[in-house]
Formats: sequence, structure tokens, C-alpha cells
Amino acid sequence: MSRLILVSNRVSTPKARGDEVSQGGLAVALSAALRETGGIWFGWSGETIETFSGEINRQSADGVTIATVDLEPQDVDEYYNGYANRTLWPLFHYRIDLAEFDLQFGAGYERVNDRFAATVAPLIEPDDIIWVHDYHLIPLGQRLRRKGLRNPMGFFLHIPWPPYRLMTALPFHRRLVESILEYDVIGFQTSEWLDSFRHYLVTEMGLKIDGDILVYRGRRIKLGAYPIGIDGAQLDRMVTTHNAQEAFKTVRRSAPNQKTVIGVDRLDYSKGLIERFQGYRYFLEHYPDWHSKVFLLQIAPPSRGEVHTYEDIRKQLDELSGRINGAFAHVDWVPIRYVNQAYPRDGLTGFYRASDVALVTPLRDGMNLVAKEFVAAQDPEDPGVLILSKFAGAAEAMGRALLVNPHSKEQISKALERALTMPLSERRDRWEALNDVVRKEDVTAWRDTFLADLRQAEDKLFFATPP
Ligand code: GDG
Repeated sequence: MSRLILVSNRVSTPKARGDEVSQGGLAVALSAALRETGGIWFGWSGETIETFSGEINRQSADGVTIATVDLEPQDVDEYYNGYANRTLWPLFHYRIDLAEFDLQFGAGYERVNDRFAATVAPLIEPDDIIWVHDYHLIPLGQRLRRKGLRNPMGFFLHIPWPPYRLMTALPFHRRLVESILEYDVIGFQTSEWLDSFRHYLVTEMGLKIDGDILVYRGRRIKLGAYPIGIDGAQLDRMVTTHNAQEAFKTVRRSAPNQKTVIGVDRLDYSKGLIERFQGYRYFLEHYPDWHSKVFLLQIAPPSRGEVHTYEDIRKQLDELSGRINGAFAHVDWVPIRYVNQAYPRDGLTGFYRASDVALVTPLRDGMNLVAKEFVAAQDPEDPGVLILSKFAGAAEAMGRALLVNPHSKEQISKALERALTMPLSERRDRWEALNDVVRKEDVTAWRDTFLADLRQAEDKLFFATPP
């Protein structure tokens, strides 16, 4: 089988071999695929260097090479903090009000994609297949093609694809979309994001799509939805570890007569944390019987601190959680425990298991793995209840969760009351259905389906040489 070349903005390097605590399911699954065929995982080191040199930091083991490059501070500002996280991220998460359109960002984005292409191209052999990840690197395939590479290339977008009209608000949107059409397989998390992409192709570009195949300039491109998932077996192992059990006991002992509602999110405006806290406050106002009997444990490790909108949301959340606690707390009860630190993955699974309800209420989310991790970590005899935003990609297959509109404090509040009083038989029934989905649509299925399609491109089933 041909070697696999993975390219993503950041590369996951395990601290130790088989270290499950430092590597998430996605990294483990991709590393395993690399080990099967041999290959390279390429990306930014996370380090900066005064002048870009293209010098590669390498680490090789088991036929797999981890290769990274350092970027200039200006690259990081314009490409990573700029175009990726201040333009595409907000726009693709429907926050056009937060999107910044700056020519310098676009120039930096293209420059870094060129730099990535120039650095990785010499490492690629003619028989390799290439899999590029996420919004940071949309034009990479095109840049590799310009260097004469004819390898099968696939692209997977981890975040939503915005509706047609929103996409056209991006200056030079067509240039970005044309670059994506250099791949042979283009994958999205859900059929909703895929439909938005198709809508753009048909309406804006007048293209015809035959089933899931787009014929573009004489080439056949496969378009698909590939829902990402978790590694269920990894989670099962983690939940039985000492750390997980300690974390479980810490939560249970800290409030023996209270129910636990958990939220776990990167501190990001797309995760709907403000709306979640407001929904929880509404619940406390309307169901006073629950005072002293429930608390919300919100774990929210800060991310992207260099982008000012993230500072803003952090301030708002500090204030709102403080105000809610100030208004409702008693000497022996704090309604929100708002924690701004990251926990090790194994401890996190203990928190999930100790919780009665999870509030997963993003305003928009490509998929959302927390929803799946919470379900997989439950005790089958006495499972907790998942409250899930209908705007998370995960909702497409997890219809047995309590689905809510995350903008509606009434719906969040009602769902909380329903979840906290749900009879055991209903909890089990819903959990079994959800757990089936989580175990079936797991990270291995995601990876293997995508790679199978990419290998079909290799066999020229989708991929045809221009006439
Ligand atoms: C993007 C897309 C898509 C969270 N807190 C801690 C911690 N986490 C872990 C969770 C989970 C991961 O981070 C977050 O994944 P999500 O899927 O929820 O969200 P994004 O980070 O926005 O990811 C998303 C995903 O890519 C995959 O395609 O699902 O839609 O936005 O695994 O457990 N991990 C540790 N400590 C924490 O405190 N160790």
C-alpha cells in the first residue's frame, strides 16, 4: 500500500510511546494509519524563527516521520492568528460580525501555504497519497499541484462550511474555493456542511454535480460527509484508570447530595458558553426547588489568547459566572464551578462519568467530540443525560439526545429540568441508542472511510487526467 502523507497546522507528537493521556483519539487514529503504511506527518512546530529557513525538524520511528517547520512571527500573526482564526474561523461559525477581512491576513495565509508546499514537496514520492486537514491549509493542495505533484490528494474540513450567502461575504471567496477543487476527495463532517458547499458550487460557479462526484475541468472529484468520532476503546481504558477514579470521587465527594451538570469546552465564542450560563441562570430562577441540589461544573481551558475576541469572551464569562454565583450562592452551595484550566484526558473521563447531565450547547460546531466522549464514559446501568445543541454537527446522528436551540434560555432550562428528573428507563433507552452511534461512527470508521475514498482516487476511479 502506498505511503500516507498527513499535513495539518499542528502535528501531534506523543510524549511517550502509546501515551493515551497526551494524545486524543484523532491523533492516535491518524498515527496508527501512518504506522500501517509508513509515511510522514507534517506541520508547524508551534515555534517561531526570525527568518523562515524551511529547515525541517524530524523525528522518525516505526517507518513514520514527524516533520515540522518553524514559522516567522509575522507568519503566525497573519496566517494563524489572522486569516485562520480571525477571518475563516468566525465566518465559518456564522459570526460574520467577528470576522476581520484584512488583505495582509490573506497574503500571509497564502505565503504560509506556499512555504508548507515548498517544504513538504521534496519529501513526497510519486506513489504517496496525501491527506490535508482543516481550514488553515485549504490552498495547500493547489500549491502542491503547482509544484507538479500528481498524487491523489484529499482534504478534510473539521469545522462547518458556511451557507452560500455567508461564504460570498468573504472577499476573494472564489479564489479559496477554486483552490479546494484541486483535491480529489473533499470531506466534511456532516451532510449539512456538504450541502452548503454543493450549493456554492452550483449557484456561484454553475457547476454540475452527479451524485457525489463533481466533474471539474476534466477531473472527477469525490465530495463526501465523513462524521468524525472518538476512540471508544481508548475511552473505556481511560475511564478505569486511577486518575479517572480519583477525579470521579473528587466530584462526588465535593457535593454528595447534589446532581452534577457538566460542560467541557475550549474557551471559544462558538461554544455558546454565555448562552449556556444564561440558560442555567434562567433554570435557577424558574426552578427554585433545585437550589442547593445541583451545580454546573464548567471546564473551559483558554485557547487562542492572542486573538482579542477570545479575551473579550473570557471577561464576559468571568463576569457572568460571578454574577450568577453572587445572586444565588449560599454558604454551603455554589451554583457554578467555572474552571479555566485544562485537565489530563484520563481525569476528564472521570468527570464525565461522575456527571448526571452534560450541557453541550455550541452555537455552531463542525462535529463536537465532547458530546461523544460524555456518552461513551457513562455507566450503562445508570447513565447520564446529554443535552445537545441542534447546531452541532454531532446532532445529525445523535437525535436521541435532548436537542435544544442554544440561543433559547427557555429551552436550555426546560431540558435541564427534564434531564434531572428523567426516569432511569428513559435514560437507559436514550443512552443505548446514543452509545450505539458513538461506537459505530468512531474515529476508525471516519479515517478508514476517508482513506478508502482517497485510495479509490489513487486507482483513478474518481480521478481522471484532463483530456
Ligand atoms: C474541532 C471542531 C470537531 C477539552 N477540554 C480539555 C480537553 N478537551 C478536549 C475534549 C475534546 C477536544 O478537546 C475538543 O474537541 P471538540 O470536538 O469538542 O471541539 P474543537 O476543539 O473545537 O475541535 C469540532 C473537532 O475539531 C474534530 O474534528 O469535532 O467541531 O471545532 O476531545 O475532550 N482535553 C484535555 N483537557 C481539557 O481540559 N486533555
